[in-house]
Amino acid sequence: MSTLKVISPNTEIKDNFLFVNYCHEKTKALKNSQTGQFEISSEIKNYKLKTDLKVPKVGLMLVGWGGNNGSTLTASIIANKNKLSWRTKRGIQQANYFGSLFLASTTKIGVDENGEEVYVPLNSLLPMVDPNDLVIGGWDISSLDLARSMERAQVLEPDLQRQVYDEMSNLKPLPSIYYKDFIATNQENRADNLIKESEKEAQLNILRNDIRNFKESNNLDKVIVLWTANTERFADIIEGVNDTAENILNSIKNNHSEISPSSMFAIASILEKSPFINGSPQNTFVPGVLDLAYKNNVYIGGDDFKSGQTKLKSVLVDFLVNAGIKPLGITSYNHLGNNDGLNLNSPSQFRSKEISKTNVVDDMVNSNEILYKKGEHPDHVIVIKYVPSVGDSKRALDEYENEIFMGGRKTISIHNTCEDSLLASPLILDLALLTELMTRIQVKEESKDSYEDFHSILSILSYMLKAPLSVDRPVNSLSKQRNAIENFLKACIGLPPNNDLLFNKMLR
Ligand code: NAI
Ligand code: DG6
Repeated sequence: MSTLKVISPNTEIKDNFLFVNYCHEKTKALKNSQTGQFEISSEIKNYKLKTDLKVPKVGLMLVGWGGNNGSTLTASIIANKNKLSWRTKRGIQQANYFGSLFLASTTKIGVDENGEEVYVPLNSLLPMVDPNDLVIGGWDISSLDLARSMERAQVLEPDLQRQVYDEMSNLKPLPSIYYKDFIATNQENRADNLIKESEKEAQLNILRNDIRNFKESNNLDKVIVLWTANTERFADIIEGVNDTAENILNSIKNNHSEISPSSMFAIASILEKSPFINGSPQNTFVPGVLDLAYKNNVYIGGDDFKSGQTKLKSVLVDFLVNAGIKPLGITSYNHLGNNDGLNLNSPSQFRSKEISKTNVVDDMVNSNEILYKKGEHPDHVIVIKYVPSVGDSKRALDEYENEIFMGGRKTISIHNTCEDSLLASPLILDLALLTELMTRIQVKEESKDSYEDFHSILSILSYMLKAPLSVDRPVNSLSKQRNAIENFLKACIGLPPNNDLLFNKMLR
């Protein structure tokens, strides 16, 4: 039975579907060119939201399954499913899903009879897939089974590795596609598990077949495909090659060299009607892929997991700018020693990461014309160094140079040490769970006859992503991104959006 029962004339359950009336209020602020005044008005549109309450059986196929993220996530799900505990130098540790928005965070749903705030787990608003029920599979250019991949990753405690080893050793990544030119040359000796076909069209068919087989053989209702493979260089956008759905499909037929592996996976996934998420920074979603997703009505999301340093940045800069303090310079340095760091040691792969890490303060800077003139931007420098000895335990050092009252300066320095894959793995789950839920929700304008899906670009995934793919300007501020998720889920069950007015606390 669901934890919540919303008592409202605006909600109705019929045939296991939840129907809700949703009134969307937009405040318009139009500048009168003569007076210079903003004229503020309210625009109201009524919608109906429809949610399928039946939780399907879902498969998650990871591209780069044998990597640090892929192996850590897989072992962690096995550990959670079996309620494992293991010895560490700090004592006995139980499996958990800390770091997952849906599995380890809560939302306020109201107040009780004493006026005390009531919080519930975020995943209790609507029925969501239990991660322990996810069927995990995927591809890797490296042939190691998942047990040996986990060992290679050096992320999880040995006593935990020992307990999941046998189950993990039965899991073997499917052969993948490898185009040397897209990831660092230092990855070459890992590439021993490759699809034999050399023509892109044949490769695409194999990937599509892999998705279909995985779905059928595991008796799944849905499959989600997620790229957690190496960061690629950016692909060139070439007119006639990858600029439209038709052109990119033709380019695959013609074996064009500028179609990246990640775009190939995205296309295979879209053609199989499986949502595709990109967890790395490269431009997998070239215009042709965006067009293909839109035309096929398949959900896509990306780019690049927002796990640590950047997540903090999207909180800190939001705080500073909203406090009327002007960040003048942000210097973000990090070093790490895992395979991701090795790959990023190569300039064109680093460049992809640099772009996604740099753009994350744009919306906050653009929101305050008192602090920043149009076009003005803080200095923002990103440095990543590969230091093998620290392994997956990334060190991130950030310095924020800020201007305060009367020309004064405030310098904030942050040092963060953390296993990167333990931050990224719960994000992969959040991305998969929210994407799956979105496939069960439809919308219609009140006056229209039929329900339809949302835009194929899932901007609601922004919270988990550094460079969020968005229909228009992306939102980077972490609190806005979280609100978007909470408020949307609340709208789907007939609750009003979060309201932090604290009005009751102001009354006598
Ligand atoms: P990793 O290097 O350990 O794993 C990547 C895996 O992808 C490797 O096993 C590699 O063999 C495989 N691979 C490379 N090309 C492939 C292809 N064409 N097809 C199939 N497999 C392929 O890296 P890790 O740490 O797991 O990170 C994965 C990605 O996630 C990287 O691009 C990284 O930049 C990105 N990322 C990681 C974050 C984190 O906190 N760990 C945060 C943000 C992004
Ligand atoms: C070095 O920066 C490695 C990267 O893959 C990052 O660890 C990853 O992009 C996470 O970045 P952040 O900024 O969210 O911690």
